[in-house]
Amino acid sequence: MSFGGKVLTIFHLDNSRSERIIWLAEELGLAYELQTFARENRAAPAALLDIHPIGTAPLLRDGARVIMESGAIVEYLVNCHGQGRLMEPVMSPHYIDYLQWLHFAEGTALSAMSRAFGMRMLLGAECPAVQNAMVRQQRTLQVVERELAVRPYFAGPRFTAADIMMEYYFTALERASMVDLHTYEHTTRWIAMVRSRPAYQRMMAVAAPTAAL
Ligand SMILES: N[C@@H](CCC(=O)N[C@@H](CS)C(=O)NCC(=O)O)C(=O)O
Repeated sequence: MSFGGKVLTIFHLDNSRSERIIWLAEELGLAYELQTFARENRAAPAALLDIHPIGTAPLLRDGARVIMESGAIVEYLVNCHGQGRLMEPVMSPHYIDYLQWLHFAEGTALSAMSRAFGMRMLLGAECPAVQNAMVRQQRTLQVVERELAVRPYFAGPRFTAADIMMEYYFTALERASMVDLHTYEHTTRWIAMVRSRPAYQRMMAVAAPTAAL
């Protein structure tokens, strides 16, 4: 498939953050080729190293360039292929929230969650260091809950790419059975709302996990 004379290829690893990129491409109605890789012993297969030496997913190929890092790929797609959709421009009153949550998703929320998950697997849930890490997760969830109590979406009144970035944090928490989200009323309302979007459903139709982490 081609877009603007170029071919977008999304390199997706089963049960991973690359779901974000497929979801965004579906939201924006972009034509793309999807290449899906199965995990090997939970990790990315060596074949991803042939696409980019980082060897992780997601990766996006646009013409001659391969881009790594999900947040960068999301910003690239909305800025260069989105024609102003699903983003807040610098002069928007919602720009700071958009920018903040777009980056918080990977920079703080998911990186801390991944560390906590790894520590729990190695040290067990009773270890004090693991419990400390879980307290930090609870703090993140409380901050998110407070934000979503006063606005429908992370950047304000409109669904944006910041919601796509943040959603995978909750997907990861749920798939790792890290927390029970049911006590977070506004957060669960938001989760249900964004996952009911047709583009999310289309993403799940092609990228639903085939194996547990
Ligand atoms: N911060 C990076 C994280 C990339 C990353 O670690 N991806 C995971 C998938 S969720 C991966 O490829 N894991 C397999 C591995 O590291 O072997 C991003 O957002 O793209």
